[in-house]
Amino acid sequence: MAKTRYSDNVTFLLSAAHLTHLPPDFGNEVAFIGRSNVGKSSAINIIAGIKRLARVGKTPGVTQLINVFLIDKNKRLIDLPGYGYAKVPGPIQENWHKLVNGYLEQRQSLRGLFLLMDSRHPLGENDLELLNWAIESKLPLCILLTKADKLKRSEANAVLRKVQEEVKQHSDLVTVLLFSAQERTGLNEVFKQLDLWLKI
Ligand SMILES: Nc1nc2c(ncn2[C@@H]2O[C@H](COP(=O)(O)OP(=O)(O)O)[C@@H](O)[C@H]2O)c(=O)[nH]1
Ligand SMILES: [Mg+2]
Repeated sequence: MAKTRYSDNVTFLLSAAHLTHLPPDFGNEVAFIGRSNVGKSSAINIIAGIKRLARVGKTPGVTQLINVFLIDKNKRLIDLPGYGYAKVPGPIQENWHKLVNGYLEQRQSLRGLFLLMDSRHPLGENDLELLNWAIESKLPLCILLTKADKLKRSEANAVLRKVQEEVKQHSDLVTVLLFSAQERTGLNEVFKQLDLWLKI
């Protein structure tokens, strides 16, 4: 895999099933969230320039874990468990809410959130819920419209404009990018955002 400016710096630290298993809450961290299969692990791998750092395409739903990756001892990337998977039974969804809401509401070192939406069907119910929560909480947010390689350029640009329109009143907090892990679309903008949030 091609080198990136985060290459050789990102390592897997741990998977947490409970908030108490997270590393101490200091320094800066950035979290990735979105529905299962949206491309979160692929995004983290391409950022890190490591092919199999985060596991791609693993059967989602059963174990809900927060995966923590270290950039250095004060800077972390957080892979939050995916939401909205129809096959997941009720108690697991409840557990997801408890874990993810707890993380989002309590984590002092959280500087920004990448909200991933499939560019072919963005702005689902859970996406909007998270978007509104982040805006109300004044947490900076960058929406990644993933798998943009699957759309024609004109279609991708239309989706970008539609999502930008949705958040235009919150341009101080929210940015929107077309993203493809496959074609590295949007990767430089993601690095700029990460550098700002992590203070690199
Ligand atoms: N075409 C295309 N497929 C992608 C892209 N990113 C991820 N995928 C595929 O989408 C599926 C789910 O990706 P994964 O990263 O595991 O999603 P996660 O569940 O959100 O972590 C896998 O089959 C990936 O190969 C992309 O940019 N383009
Ligand atoms: Mg994943």
